[in-house]
Amino acid sequence: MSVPPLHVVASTDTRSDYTSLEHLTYVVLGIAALLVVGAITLAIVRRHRPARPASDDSHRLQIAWIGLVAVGVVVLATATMRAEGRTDTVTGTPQARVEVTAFKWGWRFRYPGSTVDLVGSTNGAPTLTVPAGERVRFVLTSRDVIHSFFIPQTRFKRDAFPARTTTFDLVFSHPGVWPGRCAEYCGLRHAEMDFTVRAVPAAQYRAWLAGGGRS
Ligand SMILES: [Cu+2]
Repeated sequence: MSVPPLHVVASTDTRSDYTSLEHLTYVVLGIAALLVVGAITLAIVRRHRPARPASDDSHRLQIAWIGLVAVGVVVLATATMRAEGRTDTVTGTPQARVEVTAFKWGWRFRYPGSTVDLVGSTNGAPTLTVPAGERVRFVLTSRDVIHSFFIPQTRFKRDAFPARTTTFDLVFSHPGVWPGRCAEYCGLRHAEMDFTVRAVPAAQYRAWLAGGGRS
């Protein structure tokens, strides 16, 4: 089965957030690499010159190095926290809600306000059905150990902790079917702890929900 690329839109577009962060990291690393290689080259070129005692100039140079490193760290840390803040923002009223419970070794998807309650394990991977183009609020937890809810196509991953819930929003921009995985080693059958994500048009989703989750 060919899997079409999935674009997640609006404030939940985690891919564009992290792609721009990646590009910024390359710029900062590139500048750092140029400075280091430049300094090494200069030292090699000047290696036959007699050594000079430490002067005010060399102290100033050391302070400039430390300052540059600090600026790089602050720029990257700030950009990272901003990207995380955008991804983690849970705002507005979602059009759909799903409660996800991970367990050894499967998933339970409950749809509050309806009778739909789907459980699947390594004997038969469950399908997470969501409306395309709408905001879906997920409340994630675990029944036993730490698992991780991961949809590779969205580059979206959240750990599932026992006795704790994690809330996030996702918007699936168009209908499609994508694989989901557990991304946290959780025991012998971790590698088989899969699920399928199926995004359908909103009207079809409502009919599916009203019909008790039978597709
Ligand atoms: Cu797991």
